[in-house]
Amino acid sequence: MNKVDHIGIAVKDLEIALPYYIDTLGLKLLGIEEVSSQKVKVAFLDAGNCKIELLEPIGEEGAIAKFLEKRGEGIHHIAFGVTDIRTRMEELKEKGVQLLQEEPKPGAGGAEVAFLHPKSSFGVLYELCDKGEK
Ligand code: CMX
Repeated sequence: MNKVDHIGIAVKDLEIALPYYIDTLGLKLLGIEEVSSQKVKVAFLDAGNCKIELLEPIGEEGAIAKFLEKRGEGIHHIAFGVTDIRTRMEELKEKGVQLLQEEPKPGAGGAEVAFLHPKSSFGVLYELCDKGEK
């Protein structure tokens, strides 16, 4: 884990949330994309040494739709930038961390991602995010 790549924040509607981040807080919008594998539409904002990822659910299923229903809008996950994600996953598994999948999944920006269960991470959902950078 060499850095925090981004902080994921669940929102009901990007169109409503974005003006707050761009106009009120003054963050620069880096891009918007749909990540169909995760059933979300995301917007990335530049927050200096880290990014903010706003996540709007696509449809009524999926992790973000469920999170909003149960807990409302707010911080959803923290993503560590990693290299060689499969090795990192193996190392964590050997240390007893519960991973949410066996194989990395496609994430935003062409990254490979994997999640650590909040139950084995003191109530925090962590993401490993590998952008193929060395
Ligand atoms: N942070 C901390 N705790 C969380 C959480 C979160 N984001 N989401 C759920 N939990 C907790 C719940 O509060 C619940 O705790 P209790 O049992 O004490 O009530 C427990 O985890 C189980 O939660 P649940 O609502 O029953 O939800 P599920 O088990 O169906 O799913 C999780 C939870 C984390 C396994 C699921 O959301 C998941 O697989 N997440 C990984 C994928 C993901 O989040 N994708 C969206 C982001 C995509 C992107 O960044 O592109």
